Amino acid sequence: MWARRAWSSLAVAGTAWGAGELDERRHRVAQADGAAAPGSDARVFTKAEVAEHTTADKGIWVTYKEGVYDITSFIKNHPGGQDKIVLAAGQSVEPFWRIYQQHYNSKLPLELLAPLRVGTLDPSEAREEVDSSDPYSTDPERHPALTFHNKKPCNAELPATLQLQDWRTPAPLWFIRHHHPVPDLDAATHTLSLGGNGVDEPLVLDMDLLKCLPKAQIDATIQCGGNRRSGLNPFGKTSGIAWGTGAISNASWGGARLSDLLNLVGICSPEDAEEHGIKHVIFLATDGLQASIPIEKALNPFGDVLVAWEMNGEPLPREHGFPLRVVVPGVVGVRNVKWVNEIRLSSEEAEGTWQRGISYKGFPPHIKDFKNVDVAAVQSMQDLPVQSAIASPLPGATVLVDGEDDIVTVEGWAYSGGGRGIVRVDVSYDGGKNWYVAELGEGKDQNPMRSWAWTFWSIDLPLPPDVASRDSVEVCCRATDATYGTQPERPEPIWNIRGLNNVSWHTVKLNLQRTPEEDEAA
Ligand code: HEM
Ligand SMILES: Nc1nc2c(c(=O)[nH]1)N[C@H]1C(S)=C(S)[C@@H](COP(=O)(O)O)O[C@H]1N2
Ligand SMILES: [Mo]
Repeated sequence: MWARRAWSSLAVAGTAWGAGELDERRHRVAQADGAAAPGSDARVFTKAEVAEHTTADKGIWVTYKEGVYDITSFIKNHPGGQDKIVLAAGQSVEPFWRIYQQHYNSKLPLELLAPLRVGTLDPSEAREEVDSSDPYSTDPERHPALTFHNKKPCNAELPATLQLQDWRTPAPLWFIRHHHPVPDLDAATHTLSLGGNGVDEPLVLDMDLLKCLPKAQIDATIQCGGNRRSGLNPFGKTSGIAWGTGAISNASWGGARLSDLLNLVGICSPEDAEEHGIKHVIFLATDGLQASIPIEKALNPFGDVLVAWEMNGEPLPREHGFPLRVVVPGVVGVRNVKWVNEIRLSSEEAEGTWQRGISYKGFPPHIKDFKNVDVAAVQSMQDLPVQSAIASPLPGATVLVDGEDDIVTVEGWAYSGGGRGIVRVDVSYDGGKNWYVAELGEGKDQNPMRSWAWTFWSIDLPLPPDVASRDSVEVCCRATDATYGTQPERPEPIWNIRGLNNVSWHTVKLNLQRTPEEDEAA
């Protein structure tokens, strides 16, 4: 299956896992009868002590229930891949296993763990005190696999290791981009008010009424405008979170079409909009954020803008807007307003920094501060440009080579705004002198005019002939979308002070290592 290929690149050192090896281990474990080594649960550790064990030299430890395990020797044999299992280093495997339930479908994972037990978690450890005066004290618990940039407000990305695991990102792993504490709203009392130009009396809908509208189901990726910002920082400091490639995720969304809602209040056509001077649709949220989109996108039934109450078939989680968020497919993250309680039709864009201010505007590279800059004259971001990234191998991974027909399996995702489908992804090992065309995977069959979700890709990339005499290689990718527009090569020429839209070729440096002779003989 496509999504499972991430660990199968046998060229990457250490991830090789033969079926025979697994059987042998099963056998050995059966002999040990799943029992822990004698006395191995007698030592007691605090969570903080376990958390220090995240490197091979100290030993990589995890916990399961009250047990503490040293998994250092098992890591390279993990059927789900080395990169994934180390995400749990120093902490409990349970949040990971709740997502990857394979671990509960057989006894094998626990049987493998049993002989690795080194102790027991300290049962007397006090639970962390909750400071109820902290406005963030009611934020939801978050999955430890996320890469956290901040906790208050929470900003966290989907790590590259997990980007390709599921085409529809599981909700607990979805990237998080908040500007405030997470509202705690009650679906039973929550309402959405629809008013502004052309509407005499605002229409107020509760959740039950909203759900009477025809329900649409749309696969849509959301990407923050700052995704890959960290790639611009070497060329000048930018302001904002230094995102890697993970300020992006994909889900299936269920909800009412915004165009249907507009029709309800009598705005059905371009003429209606013009008559009432409606140019923008503003979304306001209970946390104080507001943003707007042009009426052209909002009214277009093919634009698929949703007022959504479902994510991957479940009610929205609090983190992602419960009970109601706007999903504006193809458009920069910030317009996808969570916890929305008001929609306002207007001749003007939304007020505030996220729309009219500097937050999501692209300035030319020579602008290094905002003195003498006419911010209002610069257009705010809407549709996103074409983007792609390599998710596997990770930067710095080691590839075994022997100089004869060496390949490395490279996998990633590509996405473009405006519903533009991905027509091609090219991958190169020499900075673009030679390109190889990747195979498109999940997402490739979307309507090319309404491709709201990302497309996965994969390639067995040949390595250059001189690979055996080098110690590294840089692999890069670029995607082409339905306009035949493609990504720029370098980040410098598109550097901008807010660090937005870094869509330069994504490059990953890999280390090369000669295959040891004895391995070749085996
Ligand atoms: C530390 C203890 C762990 C043990 C002993 C363990 C063991 C295993 C075993 C035995 C399988 C094969 C399951 C089967 O299909 O029968 C498996 C698969 C898998 N594991 Fe783990 N695992 C551990 C931790 C993790 C963690 C922390 C992750 C985090 C993401 C993870 C992700 C996966 C995935 C995605 C697969 C499925 C691979 C595929 O089918 O393509 N595992 N693991
Ligand atoms: N109400 C509200 N909506 C919001 C935000 C916010 O802070 N508050 N953040 C925005 C930004 S900048 C992005 S990138 C996306 C992130 O959505 P996610 O947290 O569900 O990934 O939500 C947007 N909608
Ligand atoms: Mo964002």
